[in-house]
Order: sequence, then C-alpha cells, then structure tokens
Amino acid sequence: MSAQPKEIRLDDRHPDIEDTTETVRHGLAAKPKKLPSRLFYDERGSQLFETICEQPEYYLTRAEISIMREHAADIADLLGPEVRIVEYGSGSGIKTRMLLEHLHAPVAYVPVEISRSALLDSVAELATRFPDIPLQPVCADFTQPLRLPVAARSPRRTVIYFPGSTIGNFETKEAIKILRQMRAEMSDGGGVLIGVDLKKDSATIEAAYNDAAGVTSEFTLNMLVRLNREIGTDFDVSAFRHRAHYNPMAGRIETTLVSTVRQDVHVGNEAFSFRENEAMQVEYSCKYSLDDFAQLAAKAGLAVQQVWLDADGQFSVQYLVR
Ligand code: AVI
Repeated sequence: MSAQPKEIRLDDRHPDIEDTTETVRHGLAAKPKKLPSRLFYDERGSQLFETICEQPEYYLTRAEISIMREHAADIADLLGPEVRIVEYGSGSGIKTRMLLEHLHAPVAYVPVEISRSALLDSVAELATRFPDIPLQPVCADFTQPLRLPVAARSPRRTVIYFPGSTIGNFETKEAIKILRQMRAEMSDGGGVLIGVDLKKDSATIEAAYNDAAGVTSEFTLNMLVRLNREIGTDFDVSAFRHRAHYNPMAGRIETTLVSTVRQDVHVGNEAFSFRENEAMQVEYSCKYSLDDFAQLAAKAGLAVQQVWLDADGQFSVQYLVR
C-alpha cells in the first residue's frame, strides 16, 4: 500500500507583490541601466535555470552535488540531532534531498520561497519522500526579516541552508545584510550551511555563463519576454543580446543585455532610449576565494567553522557560526 501524502499547512505571509512596472521604470532611468536579476524567475525562467544546471559548462551544480554526495553524512553529523533546517529557496533540488536523507531525527524542515506554486510543488514531493520530517513551508521573501513558524518540538539548533551560490547574486552590502539576517534567525547555537562558488580561471567561469547550447542566453533574454507579457513593455527581444563577462578585479560575472541597435522602449507611455551597443546590467554572479568569503561572513558577525570542497576545488559548501 502506498503512503498517503500528509496534509501540510502553508504559512502564507503574502509577500508583497512587487510593483514590477515601477521597478522597471526605475531601472531604465538609471545610468547605467540596470534591472534586478530576480526578474529572471518567472515559470519559464525557472525552467531555463534548471536546464542551465544541466549544461556541461555550468560546473557549479555538479560540483556542489558532488560535495553533498561525498560529505552529506559528515555535514549531518556536524549539525547533530534534532535540528531544524530553514532553507532559503524552494528546496526542490537534489542537494536538499541529500541533506534531509542524512539528518538525525530532524525536528522540522522550513522552506522559505516567494513563489507559492514552486513552494507547493517542492513540498508535495518532499512530503512523499520524507514522511517522517515535519514540513513547515513559508511563502515569503527571504530577503526580508522573517519570523520562523513555531515547531511542534523545540529544535536543538536551527540551521539556515542556502545552497547554489545564490549569495553570489547579491552585491556586497546586500550579501552582508542577508547573512546578518540569517545570523539573527538561526539564534544561539545555530549555523548557516551555504554554497559558495570559488574564484578560478576566467575561461572556466565565463564558459559557465556562455554555454554553447545558448540556454543562458535564452534565460537572460527571457526577462524581456516576461516584461513584455506581464507589464506591457515593448522590448524588441531580437534587438538585444546576452553578454556575460568575468570581471577579475571585482571577482564577478557581469551579465548584461546589449541593445544591438539604437531603439526606444516604452513602459506605459514613457519612452527610454537605448544607444547602439548600450549594455543594461541584469545580474552579478560573485566568485570568492575562501579568504574573501570568510571576510564577508565576518562583517555579518559569522565565522567559518568548516569548509567542504569538491575534488577540483571549484566550489565550496561552508558552515558558518556566530
Ligand atoms: C542562481 N544563481 C546562483 C545562478 C548563478 O550562477 O549566478 C543564476 C544564473 N545565471 C546565469 N546562469 C545561472
């Protein structure tokens, strides 16, 4: 007889629906023009990101999975029994499953995700796979301060899980703010388990953001498709191209959408002019040395307790404590 999926209560904090029109108007008026990378993730964008993770050039996901395959049991031992895991993001991935599989009598798993549909899908999957782990999904924007739901049993420790090097998509000030917020949420004795992509030769990094199959390019351009559909902008998608360049001084991939012609784009009845070859910033993907990241964490009052690397030293999973 197959197990019945249990009833799971969604804690819906009704994350304010962003005024996308205002965000875009503001971004197009800026000099240089700049749109936030969170606008990538509509349904199609999220699917394309999953496909990026399968591309041979995108080493990040494979490297992080290999770390979890090798070390998830040691990580679970370090976290100890009766832990509560709070994941920033929907937790639909294989990395989350590997972590949950190895935990010792976890008290709760709390995925925090802004997209209600992504959250419900991943929780339905996890409920079937882990019938004994209490699931407490929270629909909220994890970049904003969070009150964690009360767990049925008190955890010995709360650990924030933030895989995928998503921290790299935030500029330094914002990254420190998020780490500080994690520090507050995990409370005394807690920790942060975080995936961090490492600095390496520029060619390897650049290839990861310029895959030969063109999936990353489609992902980047999909932001414009989405805006045209959702807020009625008139971006001529065929007159923009994706460009991702590694800036070694700043230690980050800088992804831009470059206008291939001189053109006007309208948001409502307001027109914004693009020059030929004008680049609009849409994403940073920061890369760190182990020292860089330890310094960043220290600015948020966190110390690196342990680091796990993949066999090629491309990626790290780190455990941060107060
Ligand atoms: C989600 N984030 C960590 C990805 C990255 O590598 O910066 C998003 C991405 N953008 C292009 N490719 C992947």
